[in-house]
Amino acid sequence: MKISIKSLGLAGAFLFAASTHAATPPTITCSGDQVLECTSTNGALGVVSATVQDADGDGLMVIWAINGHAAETNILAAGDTTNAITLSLTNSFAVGTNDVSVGVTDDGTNVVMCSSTVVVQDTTPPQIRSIVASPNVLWPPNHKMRPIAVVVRADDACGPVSWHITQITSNEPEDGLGDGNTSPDSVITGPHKALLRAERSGKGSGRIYTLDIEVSDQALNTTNGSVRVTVPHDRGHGSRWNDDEDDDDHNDSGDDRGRGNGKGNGKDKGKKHGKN
Ligand SMILES: [Ca+2]
Ligand SMILES: [Ca+2]
Ligand SMILES: [Ca+2]
Repeated sequence: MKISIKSLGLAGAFLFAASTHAATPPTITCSGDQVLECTSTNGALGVVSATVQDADGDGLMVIWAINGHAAETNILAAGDTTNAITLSLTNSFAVGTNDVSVGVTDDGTNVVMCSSTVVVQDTTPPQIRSIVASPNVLWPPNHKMRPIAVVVRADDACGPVSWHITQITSNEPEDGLGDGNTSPDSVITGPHKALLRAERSGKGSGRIYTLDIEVSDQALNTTNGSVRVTVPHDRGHGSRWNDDEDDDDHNDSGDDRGRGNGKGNGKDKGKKHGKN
């Protein structure tokens, strides 16, 4: 039992008693248990109701408590209470299980109670707004490990999120032909950072590293995303090596790959650059 008139220390209940006759205790019925989805950092707004009645038509005091803490008191005038009266309490309930106890008395000592639970849960995964890797193009392909910083913007209806890099994959083998026999080519060095090797196969169409990201909310719902870092086959971004200053922002590796293929495979960039 979560509350009693005594524990709430309501002297008012005893004053209240002086004006009533209390032959028959009142009755009370609470609304049923509820499960709500978390909608804000405060949990969820919920409504609990209780129906009270007194056969004698006594004045009633109705005391609400949430998780053992007094929340609200209602006074009902004598006379009306021979009919069932439904009262409600609207409250912002925190994530988890909340106990709502409602006590009614007609004289300060007759206390009749009911209770219900409001469970607030978070079953909705976070939303990813953007994932940015810096840099997202590695040039020149000198086989050196380059630090990469990843920034994720994500949010969740219920509260804060956290995120980390879960794995890094590449469209080329670690030790393929023509890439310099180095490994490993990727290392996750922290939740938000990694080292990637600036190399690609001279016979390929450019290397694409894919960094997989997992974003979690406080309830451990997760959303996954990824971001690419490319090592183009045959150009530096805006560099003197660039042979056709055509296109994109270098982040969408599909374009890089397409161009690489079109451009005559198997040419080793290193040589070409050396020539220029
Ligand atoms: Ca009564
Ligand atoms: Ca959530
Ligand atoms: Ca390698």
